[in-house]
Parts: sequence; structure tokens; C-alpha cells
Amino acid sequence: MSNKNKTSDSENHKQENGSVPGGELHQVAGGKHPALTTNQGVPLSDNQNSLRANPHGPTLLEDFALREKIMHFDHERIPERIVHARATGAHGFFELTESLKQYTTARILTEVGEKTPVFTRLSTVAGGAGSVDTPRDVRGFAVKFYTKEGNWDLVGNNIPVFFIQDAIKFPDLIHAVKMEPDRGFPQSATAHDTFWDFISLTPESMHMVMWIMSDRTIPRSLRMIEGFAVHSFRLINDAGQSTFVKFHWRPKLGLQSTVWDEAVKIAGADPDFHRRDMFDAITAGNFPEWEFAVQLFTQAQADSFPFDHLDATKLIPEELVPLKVIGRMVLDRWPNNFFAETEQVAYCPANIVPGIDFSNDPLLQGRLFSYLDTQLSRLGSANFHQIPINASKCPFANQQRDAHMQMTQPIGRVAYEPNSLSDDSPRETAAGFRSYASTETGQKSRIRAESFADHYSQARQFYLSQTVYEQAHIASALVFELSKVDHLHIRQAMVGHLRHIDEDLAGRVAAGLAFEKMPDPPSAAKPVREMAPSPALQIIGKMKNTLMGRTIGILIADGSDAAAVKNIKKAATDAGAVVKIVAPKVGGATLADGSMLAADGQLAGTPSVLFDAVAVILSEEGAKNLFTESAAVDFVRDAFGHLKAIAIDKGGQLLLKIANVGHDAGIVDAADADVFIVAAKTRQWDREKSVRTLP
Ligand code: HDE
Repeated sequence: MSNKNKTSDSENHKQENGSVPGGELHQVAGGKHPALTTNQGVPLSDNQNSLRANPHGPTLLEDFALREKIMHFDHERIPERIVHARATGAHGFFELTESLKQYTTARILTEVGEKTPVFTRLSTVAGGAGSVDTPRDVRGFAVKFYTKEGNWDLVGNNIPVFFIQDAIKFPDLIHAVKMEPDRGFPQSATAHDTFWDFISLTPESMHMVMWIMSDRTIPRSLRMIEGFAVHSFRLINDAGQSTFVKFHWRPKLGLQSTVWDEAVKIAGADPDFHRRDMFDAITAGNFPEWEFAVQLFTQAQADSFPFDHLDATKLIPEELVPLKVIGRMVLDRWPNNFFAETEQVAYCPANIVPGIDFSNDPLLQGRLFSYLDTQLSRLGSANFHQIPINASKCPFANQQRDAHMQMTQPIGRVAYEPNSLSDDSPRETAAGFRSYASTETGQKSRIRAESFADHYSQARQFYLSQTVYEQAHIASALVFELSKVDHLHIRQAMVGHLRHIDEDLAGRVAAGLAFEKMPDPPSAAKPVREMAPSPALQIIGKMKNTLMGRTIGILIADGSDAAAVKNIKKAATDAGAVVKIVAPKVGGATLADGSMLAADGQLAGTPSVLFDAVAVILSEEGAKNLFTESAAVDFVRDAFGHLKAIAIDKGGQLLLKIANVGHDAGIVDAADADVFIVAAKTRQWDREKSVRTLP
């Protein structure tokens, strides 16, 4: 098949706009609207009524317009992804800033300045396609690079390690985390018995458990997550030499997370919080951007690591092998159609290009089979690569033919190779993909490498690398999750594992669960090794002191001071934030100077959880009117509880008092807009102990 046969761009465009090709007959007289037709191109005169034998009579089977429309509708859904069903996708480009020519022949990694189109899909893992955006969950980070040498898919997560070491355990892991089969709940949550039962019996998952209990799994925005390909891959240069590589994405806006109570409330306030955030940012021209970085290392270096880099439950600390930034990715175009692009895009870690190759990581090896296989059941045809979002943008040609939903019309008599009947049919090329010529020896067996046996050292390193605030959140998340587990023996088993990671952590969780006695730790296959703390593993250490990409909410009501609102709005906008006005009525409020200020959101539907910091500008009268409005009281109480900066004027102060909100450095006089901006750039971490009990 040749790309000559692909639907042309202009034809695609017509379809994207919902119009159909056709002549005069298909134009609606006097307008720009094309005629509404059936899928056979037959123009329709009535799209409101089905064909009836008489006005009160039965509907007629001959109504082809009704039957076609309903039949198509009945088949609109396709099976959702088994995992990563819920996602946000966007188009963009990758630009190489530093060549890796010494290490690889891949053109995408050697042609500096070249812009390669990408389609990136950021997902949650456990929930269905209609689940909320903010559960505690890993985020998928999948990038399809449409390179000149074919599609390269980097299908990663926002966490650099994984739960399991061998692909054969993946169905068990996913069955354990998904809703329990007898009851059909919980949706998109790890806080239930089957998940923690499996985890407590799978010591290799302990490092990942530390990551998922950290605030990495409750990100503020998909624009503020890191991405990791997890497994080691190989780069192959023109001399056929191999260098191992780990791929990383680092968000330009820095890392930022929510706090758990906030994430829970966002789920109710805006189930599409992350999708909307990405849509708003891209359509406003605030294009999210990530640095692309690599860790490069040789086999000799790998042999000296105190862990096995082929074990996906281990990471290579940045302090051991520093990151080298080689490019950037910018997402600058929202898809035309969610289904056609974000839903139908099919990623596969096996999609690599010449100059890149796989490692023997047993988890990666299993994935190489899984993704191609799952696309067949999801997209229903071996021709899924012809769907525009999946088709490579470079020419592709081979002798594969036919199959369900064939979109191309290959020309000619020859559909095999070798042949003597065609002088322009595709042939192998010396520049084509070659696998790295590794030497494999040893006995065939079902056995884990001895070097995979240390399950606690990096979990301990992760925990000890966190700030005190982040450690408290990990302990708190474990208490929350295990409190949802009915079976005491599962809670005990988990705390037993924690004792290998850190006795203090285990003690905090045990106290949070009201254990009378500390459970014994399970026997560890290997002694826990002390590793130097790695600050790069923190979130707080990777936050940026900025309001770029952040949103400030200003609560106003009738009588609010116009100058104060304007002042805060200007300061926040100048610092790069988006500002939203919240008022009791969406039409807005009449300010003290008589002007009307329209609201972006009505108070009852726009709680402070949707903002990074808030200002409350109210007249005395306006504040009093809100004393009995629980949405207003919650607005400030939640902003305080979620450690946000709050700017207030006199009226705002009255509302704070009613809400029982205390004073600290994060509560700022609205007149001091500059002080507010500084406070708004971070969370008020020290406030936390005054608003909730941390284990
Ligand atoms: Fe996936 N994974 N996975 N996974 N995964 C899928 O493929 C699978 C793993 C990841 O936006 C599925 O097209 C196995 C690790 C992302 O469309 C499926 C194993 C990592 C996405 C599948 C893993 C990932 C998927 C479901 C263990 C991080 C979403 C639908 C061997 C490096 C891609 C689909 C998108 C999706 C299988 C483990 C990331 C079933 C068997 C480790 C980001 O094929």
C-alpha cells in the first residue's frame, strides 16, 4: 500500500467540517450551509419527522433516513481502553535542541532545529472514559512523534517506576485496582480491599506505592506533570554501538499538585478539571511546554549500579546519571474532534524508529505484544493505522492488503515481494531498521533475576528524599487508603511492609489506623540498603516560583470596591495568572462606583478549589449578605484549608471571621497586591498543621 492512496488533506478537512462533497444539488438555496444528506449522499428534505403511514400510524420500515441515522448512532461507541480510558489529547511539535549523533542514527534525535509533529495523550489509569479527572491515580504520558522515519511512540507515565517487574502480572494488577467485579465499584480509586490485598502480597510494588501515595497522583494540572518512559531503551549509532537511555519530560511550568481534600472537592465541582484546563490554556495561546531530557549510560555503568536498570520498579537517581536536556515539546493545537483523535489514537511502545531499540526489561517486552493486540479489539480492524491520527506522515508502502475497513485502493498487479513484474513496488532498504546485535546466552526458564530482589531500598530513598510536608502527605494518604480497606489483615500486612521502608512512617500509619500493636515486617529477600537522598524526587523541590499557568479567583458582590478589584486583577495578570471573577449572580455585580462587573462564574458553581489563590473584595453590606451563604463561607474556608493565599479588604475580613478562618502570612491585605502575588506563588505549607490532623 502506498500513501498515494491516502485521503487527501483537503478531503479530510471537508469531512472534519461535517460537509460533503457534491455539486449544486447539494447546496441549500441562499446560504452557505451544505445540504444535509444520508451517508450515500442523498439530500434530505426533513430531519425532524420519521416516515409514518399516517399522522397517528406506525413508522414505515422503508424509512432509510431514519434507519441509517439510528443504526449509525447505535454503533457510535467503541470499546474503551482497558486502562487509561480517560484522557486529554493535543497536537503539537517536538524540537530537537541538542544532537545525539554520537549515540544514535535516529533523525529525530540528530537533526537540531527540526520540528516534528506530535500527538500527546495524558490520561488517568484506572477509571472509565467518563470518570473524573482528579482521582488519586498515575497519569499516562503518551507521545506519538510523526518522524520522517516512521512513527515513534513514547508511551510513559508521570511516575518513573512501575508496580510490577514482569508483564505476566499486569492483568492481576489491573483486575485488583479496577472496580471490584461483584459490586462494580469503586470507580477510579485505589482505596479498596482488592487493590491493597494484591499490593500487600506484591513486595516489588513498594517503591511505586511511595510514589502513588505522594501528591504526584493528584496533580494541579496536566501541564504541571513530569513524564517518564520508565524502561531503559537503547540508542544505536552508525557504528552499531549501543548506549542505554531513559527518557524524561519536564514541565516548563514546574511541578504542582493539589492537596487531597481539594482534589476530592474538585471532582464534584468540575469533573473535567484537567481537560478544561488544557483546553482553556491551548485555546488562549498559553501553550504547555515540556523539556525533553535523557539519561545516557553504558553497560559498564549499569553493571556498577546498586540495582538492575532492567527492573521497572527502579529508577536511576539524577545524582547518579544527570539529565541532559536535548529538546522541547509544545502542545499548540486542540484536536478538531475528540473521538476521531483522542479516542482513536493508538499508541504502541513497539513503534520505534531506526537508531532506537528495546532493552530486555521484562515489563517492556510484554508491552511490545500488548498494545498492538489491544488496538485490534478496540479499533476493530488491522487497518487502524490508516485512521488519520494514527497514519504516519512519512510515506509508507508494503505488500499488506485488504482486511476490514480498507481505506486505500492500492494500484497494480503485484502484492508480493520479491517480484519481477513491477519496477516500482516497495523493497527493503539498507537504511532500514536493524535490531541491536546483542548476545543472549543462558538457560530458558521462568525465573526472576536475582538482581531484581531488592524491593525496599529505593522506596526508602524516595520517602527520605521528601520534605516534611510531603512525608506527612504520604503518611496521610496511606491512612486514608487503608482506612477504606475492610480487612484488618490487609492493613496489617501493609504496615508490615512500611517497616522496611521507614519505621517512623510505619509508626505514623499504624497510629492513624489505631493499631494496638505493631505488625511484624514480612521477611525481605534482600537487606534494605541505605541510599543517598535524591532531592530531585520531591515535588516541592521542583515547583516554580511563578503564577504562569495559575488561576486567581476574585469573589465580589454588589458594592465591592472597583479600584481594589482592578488592582488585584492587574497585579495577578501582570504576574502571568488568569483571573476569574466570581459573584453571587453570573450576570455580575454592581460595584461601589456604579459600574457593572460581569462574573466568569456564579458563586454556587465556582468554589475556590478551582483557583490557586483567591481575593475577597466585599463591602460591609455585601459581606453581611454572604454570611448565610454556605458557598461563600466554604469559598474562604476551603481556600484556607487548601493552604492558599487569600487577599482581603475590610468586607473580606468580615467573611473570614464568620468562616472562622485564622490569620497567617498567607492572609494578605488586598491593598498590598505585591505581597499577595508573592504569597500566591506557593502554598502556605506551615498552615497545614492548624487545619487538619496529619498522622
Ligand atoms: Fe500500558 N497499556 N501496559 N503501561 N499504557 C495500555 O494500550 C500494558 C505500562 C500506558 O493514551 C493499553 O492502547 C501492559 C507501563 C499508557 O492511549 C494496554 C503493561 C506504562 C497507556 C496496556 C503495561 C504504561 C497505556 C490499554 C505491563 C508506563 C495509554 C489501551 C507489561 C511506562 C496510551 C492501549 C494512550 C495503555 C498494556 C504497563 C503506560 C492494554 C501489558 C509500565 C500511557 O495495551
